[in-house]
Amino acid sequence: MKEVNVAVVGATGAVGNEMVKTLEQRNFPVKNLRLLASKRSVGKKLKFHGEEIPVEELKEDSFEGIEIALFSAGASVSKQFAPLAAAAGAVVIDNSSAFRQEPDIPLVVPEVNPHAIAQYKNRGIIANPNCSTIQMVVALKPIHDVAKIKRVIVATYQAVSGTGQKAIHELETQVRQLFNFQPVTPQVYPHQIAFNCLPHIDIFFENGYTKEEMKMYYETKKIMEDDSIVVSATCVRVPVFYGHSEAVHMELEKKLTADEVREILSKAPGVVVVDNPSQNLYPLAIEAAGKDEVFVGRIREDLAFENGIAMWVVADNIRKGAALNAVQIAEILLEKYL
Ligand code: NAP
Ligand code: 12T
Repeated sequence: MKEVNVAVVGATGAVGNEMVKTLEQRNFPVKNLRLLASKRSVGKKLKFHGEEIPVEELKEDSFEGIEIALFSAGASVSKQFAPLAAAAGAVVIDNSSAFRQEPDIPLVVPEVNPHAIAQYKNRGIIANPNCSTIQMVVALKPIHDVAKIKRVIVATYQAVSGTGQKAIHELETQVRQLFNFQPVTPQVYPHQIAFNCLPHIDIFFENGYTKEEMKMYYETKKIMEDDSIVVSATCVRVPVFYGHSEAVHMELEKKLTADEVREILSKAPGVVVVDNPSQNLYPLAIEAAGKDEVFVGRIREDLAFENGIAMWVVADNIRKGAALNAVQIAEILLEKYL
């Protein structure tokens, strides 16, 4: 395959670092890799295929000669720099929430709507969805194709790595402090996260939902290309380092048995069914961490809905939820469009 110049913006972060590893592991055909972050990171180096690559400060002229730019440095950095990268001729794959709802910017999960990648031509930007939405739609789409999903009720159990390096450090620090009978002073989250559950991810909106919950509402409609699906989410931060878990309950237009859903999901791309309760087998965050697939178990007929299905969906939020999904988009872009 043709080799391309790639930039990673936010390369020193939890997601950016994983992007560099994913490009290496999947042997993405990189000609030159440019690592970009804030001024604070100048002097740092990251390893790529055995080579030490220096981190450079992100500037307006950072994108000369770049063909694909993977962004994960937050929405404000994306709003400022993604259009500049696109104007310099790069295709941007953006991990932030900055452009996800813009109608002319595709929002892509390769297992669900890979055809939408073609719309990169509109603005030179492709948006990567929110981590919680990605893993859910990978599991929902094959069911939707057969039995049409009308509504979804979901509760998430989200790892601290979704918030970035500082939050990973905060959970570690608080666990150590509590075991040493020291007081805990929350900094990243508004409350203690160690040994606790916080029903609060991202900011609150007027309607009482959080922004994270509303991302699941809007992004599911856009990726599944069906405006009729409604999602009511409660997003909860839990003291887990890597791996988001989700209790997903759905109402279908057509009845499916639990066995039929197991059969559909066992053939679905990117999905692994782990569902043998008698052997205590169901998906676990600590087992999904570091893996590429979305794991689904506890599949059963939901007693609270007519034509209802309930299930438990787990994935590595930094890999399939962010870095891997972005690199998969880059692979299709390169193979089919560049
Ligand atoms: P993180 O660990 O805090 O890393 C942030 C990265 O952004 C670091 O590399 C940081 O560089 C860089 N950065 C921050 N401000 C910058 C600036 N003004 N100019 C240049 N670089 C800057 O956070 P993370 O977890 O990797 O997340 C990064 C972003 O990715 C999030 O804000 C979010 O938009 C997105 N994200 C998306 C998902 C998803 O659901 N798909 C999941 C997680 C995150 P320094 O090290 O130099 O400070
Ligand atoms: N606040 O990409 O805190 O919109 O876990 C992803 C993860 C925003 C995003 C988190 C967040 C995003 C989080």
